[in-house]
Amino acid sequence: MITLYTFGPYFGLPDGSPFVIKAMLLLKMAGLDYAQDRNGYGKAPKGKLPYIDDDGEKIADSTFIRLHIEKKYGFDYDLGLTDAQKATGWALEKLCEDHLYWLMIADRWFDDANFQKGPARFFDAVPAPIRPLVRALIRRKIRGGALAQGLYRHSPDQRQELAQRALTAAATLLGDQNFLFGDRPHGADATLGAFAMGALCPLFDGPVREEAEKWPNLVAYAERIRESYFA
Ligand SMILES: N[C@@H](CCC(=O)N[C@@H](CS)C(=O)NCC(=O)O)C(=O)O
Repeated sequence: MITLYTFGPYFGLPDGSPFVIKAMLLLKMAGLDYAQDRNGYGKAPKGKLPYIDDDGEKIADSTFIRLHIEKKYGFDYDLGLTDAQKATGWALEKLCEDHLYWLMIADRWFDDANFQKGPARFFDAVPAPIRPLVRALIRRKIRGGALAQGLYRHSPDQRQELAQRALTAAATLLGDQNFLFGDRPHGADATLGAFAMGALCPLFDGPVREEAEKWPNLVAYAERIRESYFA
């Protein structure tokens, strides 16, 4: 029995976190049934979501969830790919996770209007008297992370330029294919699919959505992933 620890559906997306959506896609691609639990954050082995509990074994981090599924269930997410395709897929995944993600964080968390209609909702269950304080503390923590990572030190124009480069790279690699490497999805599609859905979320204004929407193939791809796995 596999339990996936999630934040829950937010913003019209299957989950508030693209990493959790990636983990959902990985499980679905491998044909594995799983239950969802929204109460795991406080016990997360690495202090972040997603993680899974697979018959008592806890695996934290979306990439290690993938490696676990490959090892334990013998599912090959890269089946049929050349070494160059595998390398391209891995590089694109890390572009999404370690670069595009932080541009999305800047748009969602530090633009006041986006924050109010978006991440602020994460705290709706916190008792009202302490809700503003908890919200402000977590926002400050996320800001510290974004400054430490470095992308939030750039000006809005510079972040727009980086978003433009990142999404151009992703959309160009996708080209006119249904999925990254042809007609069927591979492991890297779990990541690009999750991040494309997040980047295009209509709730949030900002450079990431603006740049993503310039690419009809990426827009169609995000819709294809949503329809294939979350219809
Ligand atoms: N490398 C991790 C990243 C996961 C991650 O950054 N999760 C964020 C949500 S998008 C989180 O749980 N943040 C909570 C925190 O930092 O306290 C993965 O691939 O799973």
